[in-house]
Amino acid sequence: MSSASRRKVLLMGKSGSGKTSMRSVIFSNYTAKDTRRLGATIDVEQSAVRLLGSLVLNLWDCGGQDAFLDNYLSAQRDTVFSNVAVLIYVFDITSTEWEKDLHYFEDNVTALRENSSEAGVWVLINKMDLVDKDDPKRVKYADYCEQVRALNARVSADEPAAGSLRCFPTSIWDESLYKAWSSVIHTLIPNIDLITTHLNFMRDLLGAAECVVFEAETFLAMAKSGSPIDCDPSELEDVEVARGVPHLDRQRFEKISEIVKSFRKTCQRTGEVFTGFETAFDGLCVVLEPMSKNTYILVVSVDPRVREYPPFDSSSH
Ligand SMILES: Nc1nc2c(ncn2[C@@H]2O[C@H](COP(=O)(O)OP(=O)(O)OP(=O)(O)O)[C@@H](O)[C@H]2O)c(=O)[nH]1
Ligand SMILES: [Mg+2]
Repeated sequence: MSSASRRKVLLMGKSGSGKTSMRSVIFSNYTAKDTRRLGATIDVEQSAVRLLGSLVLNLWDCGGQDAFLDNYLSAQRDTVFSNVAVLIYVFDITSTEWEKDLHYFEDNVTALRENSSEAGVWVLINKMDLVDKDDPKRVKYADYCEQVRALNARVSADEPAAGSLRCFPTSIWDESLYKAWSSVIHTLIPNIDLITTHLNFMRDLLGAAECVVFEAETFLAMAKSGSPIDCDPSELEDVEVARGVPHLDRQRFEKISEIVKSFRKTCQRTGEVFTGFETAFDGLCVVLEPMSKNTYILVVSVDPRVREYPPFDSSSH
């Protein structure tokens, strides 16, 4: 395998913010409940995750206890922060030490910019399930994001090639986790533009509303026809708008990721093998099938001539 397809991903943030939980839910088939028995990570746990057969993520899950954090910033500084493609920094929204958390974030981004100036930074503000009821408009989240962005802009001001920063609200208890991680992986796929072009071609050939590729193991959405995977509805391209995509649920991909993964777990328990599904409802026909060894494809058709085949015959059941 060429080294070009190996990408180093740093997973950092304070102890208990949920780094290992996320990694275990996305890459090791843990349920959210399973993560309760995880212990604190000691130093750095490295793992290699192969996606799409040819992309290898070198995940560095960096234990977040104070002594480890200080070590990453001093003795291990060059080792930890060099050759990084993406830094995923996890905050705990329930933390009572926000100023201190922000200070650590600043130190980490400073070290990152010194060693891997072009790395992208994904800030995941985690455990949103614990505050959403008290703060339905997510005022606290918006405020934290603003502070993180301002800080990053200040630290990266002298670095014209600095990678961008993106913020996501997450919880391991819902599909928001899949949205954030899909967005990370999407930017790491080397030939993403070519894949998107092929998906557009396929969509138009089938007269479909959209075609989406999911990675077979994690079930993260990798690419979709039309506009970028997490674009704003105002940026959707003409064909998507004409075929009604703006009316589909904006969380649809991550919901599918979550549902299929838990359904597949249930299948494993009962000794069944999940191969895909087909369904038709509300003028839509949806097919999810394996496309290659490493991917599944989802085709959503709004063409009234496309129906499930063979048609469902209720009299024979
Ligand atoms: N309610 C809630 N609990 C979470 C969430 N994410 C993680 N947790 C819990 O938080 C605890 C700590 O999670 P870990 O993943 O071990 O934290 P960590 O960031 O890896 O901690 P260190 O390894 O010490 O750096 C576990 O009991 C998880 O179940 C979340 O989104 N919501
Ligand atoms: Mg951990």
